[in-house]
Order: sequence, then structure tokens, then C-alpha cells
Amino acid sequence: MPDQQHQPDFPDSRATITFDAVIVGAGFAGLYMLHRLRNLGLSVRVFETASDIGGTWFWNAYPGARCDVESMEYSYQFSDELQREWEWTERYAAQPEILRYIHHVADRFDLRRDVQLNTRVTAATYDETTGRWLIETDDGGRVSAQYCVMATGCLSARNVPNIPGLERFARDQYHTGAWPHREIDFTGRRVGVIGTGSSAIQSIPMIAKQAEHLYVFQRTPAYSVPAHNHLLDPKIQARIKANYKAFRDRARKGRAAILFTVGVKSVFEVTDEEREREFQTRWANGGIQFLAAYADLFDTVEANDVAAEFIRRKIRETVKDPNVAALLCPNTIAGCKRLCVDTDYFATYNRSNVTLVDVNSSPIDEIVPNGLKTGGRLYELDALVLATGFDAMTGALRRIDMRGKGGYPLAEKWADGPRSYLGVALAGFPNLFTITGPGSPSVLANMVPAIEQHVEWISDCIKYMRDHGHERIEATREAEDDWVSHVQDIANASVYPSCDSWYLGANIPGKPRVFAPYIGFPDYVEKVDAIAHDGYRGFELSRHRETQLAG
Ligand code: NA7
Repeated sequence: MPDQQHQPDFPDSRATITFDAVIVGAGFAGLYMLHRLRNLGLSVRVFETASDIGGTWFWNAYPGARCDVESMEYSYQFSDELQREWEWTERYAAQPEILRYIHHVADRFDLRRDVQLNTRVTAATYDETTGRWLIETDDGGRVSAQYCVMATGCLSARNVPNIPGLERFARDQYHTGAWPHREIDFTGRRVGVIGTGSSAIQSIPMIAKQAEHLYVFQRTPAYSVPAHNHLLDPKIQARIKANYKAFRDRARKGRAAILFTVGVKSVFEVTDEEREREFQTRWANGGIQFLAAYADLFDTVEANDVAAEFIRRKIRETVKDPNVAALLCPNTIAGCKRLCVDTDYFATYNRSNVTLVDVNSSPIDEIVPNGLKTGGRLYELDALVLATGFDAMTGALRRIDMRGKGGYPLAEKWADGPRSYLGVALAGFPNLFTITGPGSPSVLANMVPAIEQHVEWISDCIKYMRDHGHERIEATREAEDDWVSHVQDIANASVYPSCDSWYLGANIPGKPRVFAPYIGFPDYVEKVDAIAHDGYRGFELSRHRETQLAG
């Protein structure tokens, strides 16, 4: 792990210090935003809860954590020198390597000196008299800024399940989304993992290799395809770098801003043999491109089920015990929850030290100091791993006491689900920007290009404001309403809303069921660029004084 070097001393935080911009979060989004705003000549402070930079890639340090987008595509492209000089070692980078990369970027662009670590933003309030945001932090600090940029991440607010007795577990307990930055050795220990989403699917094979016994408590099985990860051939890397820009441009044209071949035919248009060959080839290649085999796999349940059945067949072929295989076979829409990418996940259930426990037919009764009770049995555990996911897309923002004009709380604005204009701005919250907010492609796209696109759009917007003498920007209510409907219309034309997923908030009890991300990265980019080109259509821009006089 990189050490925490170069952390500057910040002056006494109890006085209200002023900045042009405050950025919340120092992951991929916050760091690049800092770089861009600094280049515009703005004074900027970044607040980061964690003890180091890296965001998602700092927190998710669990065994086996790895990106499901290929390394050559999962990095910044704003600097050609940067993208050429960094050498990735594997097809899919593991968490430590991505974190090393983020540290490299921070060093290269001297970003650390404006990042205040170990500081959680607790409140952000818009002050209409000054036209500035007041940001409060958990160390009692207060800063004021003209712009507030939320770079808080889509999967950063951990979901700790409400299981009776959880807090009484007396042995080691971990959440995959807050994994300690030290070696955790499960050798000789009885370990329980709750959850079978992507984090569990990556960590289970690794934990199983060490544990005396591993119990996996599964409520809903997940679809997963093999990664077929391997070392990156330096020759292939050099070939891509020789024309990196063209490679990136091609990727940005893809629906998810990822470069893979997308089938143009319907899954029903081809013969059984042709379809089998195509699925087998994609399975052998590995990765999420599997579900791009045919054009209609996300359009209808029937089409999707053809691909889903192929995955189920692979599970049955891999897992020797037919009862365990049956439990591992999902029966929902494939890809409706993000498709998992694994290394030896299903084969891990053939190990004699791994037991799959179904907590769907018989839910977890309670956690007791020495284990977990379900189905009338106590599973004694030395360590418990919560791989229970996140309050996605909105959780990190809602956990901050955010108030817009007239003290209007975000919690109230989003009481029936997230509302945003372009996933980047909120009506009633002037000069506040959200990077990869709800209503933008974000988690349905390759996150790094999605982040870069937002950061550049926001910094271009701030530059435009400065060049034109505007001090204040706010999305109009009408534009926001239209955008919210547009996002839902696109989602409703797909199979996505038909099954429970964190895209819909369905994993969090009581959360309104609203599909949060925008489907289709290229369409999105075209739309938001046109809006900027039209002088920020759907926004009101003004000098602060003008607004006050008008009000
Ligand atoms: P996910 O995909 O939200 O998975 C969380 C898992 O935890 C999922 O299997 C849940 O079952 C399970 N869960 C949550 N609460 C409970 C309770 N109370 N009892 C039993 N099981 C529970 O989170 P991940 O961290 O794996 O992945 C998130 C994203 O990160 C992923 O999509 C990638 O993009 C990277 P459920 O399905 O709700 O029945």
C-alpha cells in the first residue's frame, strides 16, 4: 500500500476559511476535478473522509478486489503522457495496482497539497445572501466556497444490514467496503460471508483458500462470468499506446464507454449452433462483453433468458453437487444487477471447506457473539464478512446534511427518489455540482471516462461563467422535471426496472424505487454537450447581485 506521504498541515480549521471551490471526495472524480479547477486559477480545498486518497479503491481493499473493466480502459485519458507512461501489469487490475496508479497521478500533478484527509463533510448549506456554500466538517471546521462539487462516489455509502444482534458479534467483523489496510489472515479460522454480489464473488475464492471453513450465506444468487484474467502482454500494451487516442475514441462510442464488439442481431435471429458458438466464444474471452452478444438481450425478458440459461448451464457444469448448483442458479434477468466477473467463483463450491447456506428460504435469525443463527442452526464463526453492498448513487449525498435555497433539505427534495438535471445539478441548489450523480450514465458506464466527461463538463461550465461574468448557475425546475422523465422513459424501455437491484434502490429497505442511472453514454454526452453549446439550456445564469435584486 502506498504510504500517506506529503499530507500538508492545514491551518486551524475552526475559523471560516474561504475558497473558490470545495470538492468532497478524493477518488478518481475529486482528484481530477481538483486538477481542472486549479488550472482555471481557482483556490480549492478537497475534503476526504478516509486516511488516504483513492475513494472506492482505497476502501474496497478486500481480498480479490479487482476492476471488471480492462486496465487499458480504466484510467484517465486527459493527459497523453500520463496514459503512455503508466504500465499496467494485468488484463484486469487488482485494487492495490489501481490505488498505486491513483497515487502516481496525485504525485505527478502535485494534487495532495489541497486534499485534507481524515475529514468528513457533515453539512453543506447554501447561503442566499452571499451566494456561497458553507461547508461543515466533523472536526468542527467551516469553510465557505462559491462552488461546491460533490465527488462522493456512487458506491461509497456502505450498507450495513439490519440483522438482529449484528453489533453483538464478539469476534472479527469486516465490511468489504471498508476493508482494513493490513494483512488479514483467515488461516485456521471459520469465516462467514453474508452476500453473494460482486464483492463476495471476488473475495470468496480468496478467503476459501485460507479459511479452515467458509460459510457463504446467500439470499439471492448472482450471474457471474469468468474474467480469464492474465498478465498483460507488453507488446499489446505498446500497440494500444501507439494510438491510444483512437482506442479511447472508439471506446467512448460504446453504450457503456467500453470497447467491445456488440452484436447487431437478435438472439432469435440466429440458428442454435451459431448462438452456441457465439456464447462459447464470449465465455472463453471472459468479462462483461458476454452480455453484448446480441442486440436485444436487455430489451425483452425472453431474449435475456436465452443468455441467462447459458450461464445457468455453465454453473451446473462447474458445480459438482447438483443441489448446490441449483441454489447458485439465478432466475432473474441477467445483467439486471450488474453482471459479476469472477475467477473460480463457482468452482470454489467444490471445495470441501466451503458450504453454501441458503438464507432466502430461511432468513438469518440473528447474529450471536460467537456466530450466526439461521434455519434452526448456529454456525460458529471466528470472523464475519459483510459483503452487503452500498446505498448506491444517492446514499453518500443523503448522508450529508445538504440544504439549498431557503434551507430546503436534499432529504426532502429526494423523498420520492433522486431528482437531478443531467445528473450534474439540482434545481434549488445553485452552484452545486454532482459528479456522476443520479440521472447520468455513471455506474452503467466505464466509471473513469464517465467521471472525466463530467469533470470536464463542470470545469468548462465554470470557465464559461467566469468568461461571461456569471456568478451563479442553477438548474430550472422545468428542465429537471423533463430530465427525470427522460431518464425513466429510457429505463422503462429496457428490462432493467423489472428486477430488484441497487440501480433501483431495491437493496435498501424503504428506499423509493426509482431507476437512478442514465442508460447510454454516447447519447448522454451528445445531449449535455448540446446543452452547454446552447449557453447552458435549462439553467439560469446570473450575477449574484442581479438575482438578489430580482428576488
Ligand atoms: P451488492 O451487489 O449490492 O451485493 C450485496 C449482497 O449482499 C447481495 O447478495 C445481497 O443479497 C446481500 N445482502 C444484503 N443484505 C443482506 C441481508 N440482510 N441478508 C442476506 N444477504 C444480504 O454489493 P457488492 O458490494 O457485492 O457490489 C456492489 C457493486 O460494486 C457491484 O455491482 C460492482 O459494480 C462493484 P440480495 O441480492 O439483496 O438478496
